[in-house]
Amino acid sequence: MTNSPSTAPELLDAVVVGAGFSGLYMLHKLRAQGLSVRVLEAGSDVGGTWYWNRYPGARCDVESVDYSYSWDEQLQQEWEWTERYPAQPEIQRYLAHVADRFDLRRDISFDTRVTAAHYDEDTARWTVHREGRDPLVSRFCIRDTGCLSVPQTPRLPGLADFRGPVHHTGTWPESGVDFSGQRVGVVGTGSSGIQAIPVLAEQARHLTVFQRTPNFSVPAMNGPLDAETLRQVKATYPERRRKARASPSGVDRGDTEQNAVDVDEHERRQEFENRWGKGGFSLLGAYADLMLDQRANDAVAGFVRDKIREVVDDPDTAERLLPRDHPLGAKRICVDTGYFETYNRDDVSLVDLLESPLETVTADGVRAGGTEHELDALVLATGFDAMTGALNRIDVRGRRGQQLARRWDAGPRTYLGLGVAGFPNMFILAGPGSPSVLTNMVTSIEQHVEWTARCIEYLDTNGYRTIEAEAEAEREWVAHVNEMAAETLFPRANSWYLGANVPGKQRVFMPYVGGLTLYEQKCEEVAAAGYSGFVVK
Ligand code: N01
Repeated sequence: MTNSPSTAPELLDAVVVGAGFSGLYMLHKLRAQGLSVRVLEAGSDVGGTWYWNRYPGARCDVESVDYSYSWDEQLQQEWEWTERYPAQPEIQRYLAHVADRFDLRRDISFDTRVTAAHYDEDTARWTVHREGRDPLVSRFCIRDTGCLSVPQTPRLPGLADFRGPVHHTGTWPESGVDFSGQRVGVVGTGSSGIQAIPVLAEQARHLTVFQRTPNFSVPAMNGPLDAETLRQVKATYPERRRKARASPSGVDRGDTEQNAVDVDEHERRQEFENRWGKGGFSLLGAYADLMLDQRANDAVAGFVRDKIREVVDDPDTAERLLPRDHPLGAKRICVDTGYFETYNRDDVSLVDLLESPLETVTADGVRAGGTEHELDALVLATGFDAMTGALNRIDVRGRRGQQLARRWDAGPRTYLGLGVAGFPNMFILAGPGSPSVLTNMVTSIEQHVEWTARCIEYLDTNGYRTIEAEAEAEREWVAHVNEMAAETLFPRANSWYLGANVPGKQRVFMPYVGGLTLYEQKCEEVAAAGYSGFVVK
């Protein structure tokens, strides 16, 4: 519990936690409905995950013209993206521009960490506690805390003894880090590591990559966006956005309905080759069965492994970089610029932790497989306590004082990812049980924000005070999310989608794999039926 209030707290319509893509749009939307809203943000500026993840090479793996808001025509016409895939500073500038253009900052408290949110059944109000400040009281509590916002630091033996600086990619210093002349070690080869490694190799005197599991990565084919491309995108934005919203992945990847297993090998290779050349996630849209049929997945995985062998000069290093333990895409596929090429440099070494296990961090470096690797600095690209981390680190209590984190001991339970039984008037945006991380997050966020704002409007217009997921609807939704996942290849990887990267975390497949199109249909049906599966009072 935090400080007790010195004066009666002001009653707000909504407290929104987080000022990333989701929180900013939520604020804008609810404010337009005439509601009083306060956004609480732990960072010193807008941006959410993009505020914290400012490591060298940080860049989005969705194209900039799609990874942006669609809800204001003027905004999408006036903003000029400079590269096909936006780098972190450009996304940060974009969100700062949105905050200023729509005058959002006056309702955001920065440097404000939420510690607790408690629901009072008698008054149907939430009391939201802030570190070092008086609590706020509101009718609705909206959790826009993001899926990848709590960094996961592994308990590496001896880490505290290391004499040099240790930086996690998810909490990178705002002032940047100068690695010139240094021997740098990186632990982790997920999306963050794979983006950071080529840039760190440029900066450092020597880079040592400590890899536990090789990952699939496809080239971004990034480059500057020329004026003509931008003009064409802007001229067709409504259609582009409509297609994105109607696509299972929230972005038009040119998905086909054909199955890879029905196509002969030569034709299949040709299709993979074409999509490889386009760059990014296009490869995943090549065939409908890539995430459903192991044979189809083996075909695309084999194609990518051949690409890695082609790029990496040293055959032994190439073999160590080949992902073999999981289907392609069952862990989030990485999108890189020059990742595998980096291993052709003389000043980069790869340590395969499966062959040479990490024994300990020492004062001067890392010992793995009996070999000392001397380092001046260490970078941990070791990921996040994904999807539930940020939701559970706040002491959230619903009816009868029940704690959300306790209720989720066996994994997150939501109805549509949006509501939780026992927690009235609390909305979770882009969280577990919704498509979120398996889609273009911005498209999914827009769908959630719009649904939530409409729901609140419905409650207010019809004189309802509360909305709460029914326990039975929640049970059925959780079962449905699990059944859908079990029909795919996704559960065959030890991924953060399953919580497998956090020791002790319950293994439950958290996102909804059915895609945004089906999911939005379901949300619309629920709303049209007077919010079926929710109790409105
Ligand atoms: O984290 P990760 P991330 N010893 O969990 C290794 C999004 N994202 O920050 O696989 C040694 O994927 C771990 O090894 P293993 C995107 O959705 C997007 O890279 O567990 N190694 C793994 O290699 C992404 O999926 C963008 O064996 C250890 C790595 O650390 C998500 O964020 C950019 C270890 C963690 O990989 C998370 O990506 C960046 C240990 N004890 C991120 N513990 C773009 O938009 C962990 N590892 C492009």
